[in-house]
Parts: sequence; structure tokens; C-alpha cells
Amino acid sequence: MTRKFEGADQESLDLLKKMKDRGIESSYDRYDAQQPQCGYGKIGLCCRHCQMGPCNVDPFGRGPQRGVCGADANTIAARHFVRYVAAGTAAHSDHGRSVAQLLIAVARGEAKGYRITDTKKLFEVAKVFDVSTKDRKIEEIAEEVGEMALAEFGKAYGTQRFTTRAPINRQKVWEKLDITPRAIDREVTESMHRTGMGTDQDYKNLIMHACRTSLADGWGGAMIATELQDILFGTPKPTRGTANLGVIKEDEINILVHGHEPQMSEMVAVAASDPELLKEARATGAKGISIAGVCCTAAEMLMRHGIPLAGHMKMQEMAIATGAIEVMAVDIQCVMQGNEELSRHYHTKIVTTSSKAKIAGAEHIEINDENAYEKGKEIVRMAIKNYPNRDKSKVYIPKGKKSDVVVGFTHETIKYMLGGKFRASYRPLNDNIMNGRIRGVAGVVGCTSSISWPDQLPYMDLVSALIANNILVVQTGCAAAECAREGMMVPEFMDKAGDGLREVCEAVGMPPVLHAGSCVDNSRILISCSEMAREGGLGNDISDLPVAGVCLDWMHEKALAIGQYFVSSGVFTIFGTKSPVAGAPEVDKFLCEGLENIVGGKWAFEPDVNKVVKLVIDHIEKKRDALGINVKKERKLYDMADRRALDAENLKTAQAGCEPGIAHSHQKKD
Ligand code: NFS
Ligand code: SF4
Repeated sequence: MTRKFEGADQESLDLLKKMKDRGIESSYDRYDAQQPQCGYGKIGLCCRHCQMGPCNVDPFGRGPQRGVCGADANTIAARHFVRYVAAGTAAHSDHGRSVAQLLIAVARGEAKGYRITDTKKLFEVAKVFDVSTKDRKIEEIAEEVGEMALAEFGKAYGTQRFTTRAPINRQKVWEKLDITPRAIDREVTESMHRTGMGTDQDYKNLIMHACRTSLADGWGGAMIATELQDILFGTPKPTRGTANLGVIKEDEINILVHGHEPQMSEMVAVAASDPELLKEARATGAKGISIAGVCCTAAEMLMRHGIPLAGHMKMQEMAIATGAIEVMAVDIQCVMQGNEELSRHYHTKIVTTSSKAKIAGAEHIEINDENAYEKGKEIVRMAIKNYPNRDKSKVYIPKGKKSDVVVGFTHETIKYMLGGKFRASYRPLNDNIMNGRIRGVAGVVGCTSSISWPDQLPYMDLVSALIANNILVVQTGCAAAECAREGMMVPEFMDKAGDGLREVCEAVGMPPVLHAGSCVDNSRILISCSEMAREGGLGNDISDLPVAGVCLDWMHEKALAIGQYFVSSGVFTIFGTKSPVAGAPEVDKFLCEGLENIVGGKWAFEPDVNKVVKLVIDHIEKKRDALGINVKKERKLYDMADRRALDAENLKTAQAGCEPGIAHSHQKKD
């Protein structure tokens, strides 16, 4: 395949060009080398769940229609889908588990360097978990909250406690369908069991278990990760930062933190500000020690500390190829094995830190709850020692675009910004949706992948179109990193929004594109949706809200788990690829149509960005119609009663515009 080295995201393209000129392979080269990829696998028609296989079903009806055991296309595709969801759930949840373990260790005084930062959040979670807070020390409460969170993974009886935060009607839907998630490990285990040879062979029954498993992610493991991280490291607040490869410093020692769990990155960041280490760093001739993040770790560090974001998933190789990285410290998930080979072309050291994720050839410095601070220092010292090995002739840091960003829009922040400090509430958001200034809200989340060349900016195109149509956008993960890099996450970007949305952004001083965190933080969006439903005026369930979810460039199993828990929570969710079950049209139809009557949400798979925009807008307008809040637009003649109603509404709108909270929050929050 011929690749162009000029276009949008020129910084990434420049570095890929450098790699190519030096004969260094990138994930794009490997993607090209994989073509043509297995057609059966792409559309869900390959089963290798037993040794009689692998079995394929011919989608054109010319070859076999069943596997050796007799499994048909529907069963094979549905199993494939369930395993995706189970793997994604396992990934987020295992991350959540380690945060719960850390909270317990901190509470017991066994984890040096960490502390409990947000006691308000601790009390909130304690309430959901029925943990008594009266006359108890913070440590005692934290320990019990940690234990309760840990029990969510393997408890023998009962369902996920965080599901009680969903609107009552939503909880009833899940109860009726018997898909309220039980212990997280149980749902994942049952997924593996049911999808093995000879067990569940009814695609609808399989997909309903995918619903339950994914809910154990969104309202279980991922939410545990988010909430307990907030307790430990602080709930993010609006914070300024910078994004793109230009954040890497030519005259400083550069350490990249990459992966997902803040446990490691937080400690490396703390160690990097140790005065003794700074002295050692300066002794090498470097001006200082600079930390930057990659992938979801970047989102966590940016949101809480304003630490710069070097790039999203598909930029990890380009970051190394700057030749200016002394150490890339990684923990879990989305770390390319190719980085190790790539690092050998430079002086860069790849350091793995989790016992769960080693890379052959990389250095391993294991970080656990007890030794994290010391090990963090060891990693920083390794970078300092490695600085003199940097080959200046190989250094190329793109000087082009380095974008300012304002991040940290958690559901608490949104409530506070819109409602004001003393009366934090979703009322103004709901009112602005009801009066039509904001048509609805879209969550634009998930991965970037090495399928799309850097000059394709699908998220930027999508988000630009949505805000122009007065749809407020909330983002997480690598999708957020792309829009952050493109300079869309600053209040000034409100100029690109439609009149109504711009008015609201202006009043509040917020960007029209809100960064809500990493991928586990999609659980924050679930809470926001629940609060919107609870606030009133927009129906009684998440499925009534004028909202939609989108992931365009998905690659990881985690993204599919997220999509499935949004659907199972009542949200219309669109992925920008062909359907992963396209080979089984009945399963595809069930996901994209049938589920709506059952769980209230449904899927769409649509590779054309313009069509995705239309799907989102049409869906939001459909929901607005159903809520009766579009009525004004359709009427042509007004009688007196209508006029009075209209006047009353205008008055309400005008009052909402003068909310003291909104006026106050005009000042900057950082
Ligand atoms: Ni989410 Fe984060 Fe990025 Fe995709 Fe990977 S980093 S958990 S999986 S690629 S958004
Ligand atoms: Fe083939 Fe059935 Fe075994 Fe799958 S489970 S590999 S379809 S025989």
C-alpha cells in the first residue's frame, strides 16, 4: 500500500517518515503485511473453541454452513461477540480489582507514598456499599469500602451494588430480564463456559448474557476503578494542560508513562519531583525531568495533574521515534509489543512494571502497593543514567502543533459548573436540553487504531459536526486524546459550536467538547446519564434521554464491552466499523434492532463518518420528539393556550440563563 506522508496530524506523519527512512517497521507496515486479513474472522464466522476446528462458515452459502459440532453461523458469531465482551470486561475489571487492593493497603498503612485524597467520594461510595461512616476513622471506612469493592468480584450471592445508582426504571428492566450483573468474575467465567463447544447454542440467549457481562463491567469493575481511583488520587477538576508529541522536551530527561492504572504513573511522577533526583538529573546536563503520558494513563495524569499528553494508542511508536525518550514505563493494556524492537533503534528503555504484563526483551521493575515509591525512583534513576546515551543526531521532536487543553469534566464537575458551587445540579443542563439550546449529548469514546493512517481524523470530523448541530460532546480514552490534540478542548472552541450550544458554553465558560477521562471513566458517563434521568423532564430512564454513544476507530475488546454496556443501559451506540458479526445477519439484526425493544438501547455499525453524524442527530431528534420537547418547532398556528405555555417556557429559559451558578462559574476554574 502506498502511504502519503503529508496531511493532517503532520507531526505523526513526519515521525513515520523518519522511521521509514531508517528502515524501522511501524504498526502500519505490519498492518499492510497482514493484508488480506482473514475474511471469516472479520465477520465473526471463525470458531476455534475446540480442537475439531477451526471451523468457518461460508457467508456466501457456497461452502460449509456449520462447524464440525453443528454450530451454525448465528451461534459462532454470537459466541465470538460474547468472548469479546468478556475479555473487555475482564480487562477493565482486573484493573478495578487492583485499585481495590491498593485502597485496602493504603488504609492499612501498608502502601508507602499513597494516601486517601478524596474523602467526600469515599463517603459517597461507602453509602452505596452500606458501609457505616459514623464515628469511624477514615482509614477504617476506606478499608471496609476496599473490602466491599473486592467482594464485588467474587461474592457468592447478590448483584453489583453500583447498579443501584441507575434510575429505578432501568433497574427494573434489568431485573425483569434477569441481567442485573452478579459477581464480576462469575459473569466472565460464565461467558467463557457458555461459549465453549456444546454449551449455549441459541444466539439470543448468548447475546443476553453479553448484556449481563458488560453491565458487570460498566456498573461493576470499571466503575470500581474510577470511583476508587478518585478516592485515592482525587476526583479530577477542570485542569489545563497540553497535548501532542511536541510536549516531549529536547533538553530534559523524558519519561513516558503508558498503560492504564494510575498506581504506577502517579508514583513515577512523584519520584520525578524528588529534589535529590532532580539534582542528579541536572548533573547530567539535562534541564530537568519531564513526564508525559500515552493512552489512558495519559488521560489519568492529565486530568488530575495537568501532566502533558504525548499521544493516544497509535502514537506510542511515534513517541519513541522522537529519539528523545529515556524510559517508557508501561503497566497493562494497549502496549504494543513492537515498541521493544523499536526501542532498540534508539537508546530508549522499555520498562514493564506489572507482574501481569511482561514483554520479552524489556526490563522489568515490578511495582506493587508496598514498594511503589522506591521502584518509581528506580525507574526515574534509570532514565537519568540513560540520558547521556541519547544520540542527538537521531532526535526529532516535531515542533508543529502542541495544543492547549482544558480537561477534567467528571459528572461532579459538569453538575458544579452548570449548577454553581452551592446548588450543584443537572437542572440547567436538562433545561437547556428541553428548551433546545442543546439538542442532546453524545459520548464519543474509545480507541484509535493502526487501521486508519494518521491523516484520517475521524473523531475530529464527527465531533465538529456534532457540536455545530448543538450536540454537547463528552469524550474519554483515545478518542478524547485525538480531539485534545486537535485543539478542540478549550473554551475558545465554542466558536465552532451551533448558536444554542455556544450560548451555554459562553455562560459557563466551558468547551463544547468535554474530556471526562480514561476508558474506565466511561462509568462517569453512566452516572451523568442517570442523574439527567433523575433530575426530571427528560423521561424516567436512560433510554428516554436524547443521547447517543459513538466509537469510530475501535480495536480493543474493551471497546466492545463498553459499547455493549451502553446498549444494555439503554443508549443507542454506533461503532465506525463493519459489524463484527456481519457474517450472521440474524445476530447482527438482533444487536442493531431486536435489542431496542428488550433493553432500550441498540447497536449500529457504520464506517461512513457522515452517516454516523446523521444517525446521531436523527436518534437525538427522535428521542426529543418522544419526550414532547420538539413540539414548538412543529406547530404552525398558536392559540392563546399555546402562547401562554410558550411565554411560561420563555420565562423559565430566561431565568435559567440568569442562574446565579452560571454567572459565577464564568470565571476560570483552574
Ligand atoms: Ni480504551 Fe485505553 Fe485507547 Fe482503546 Fe486502548 S488506551 S482503555 S482500549 S486504545 S481507548
Ligand atoms: Fe468447530 Fe464446533 Fe469446535 Fe467451534 S466448537 S471449533 S464450530 S467443532
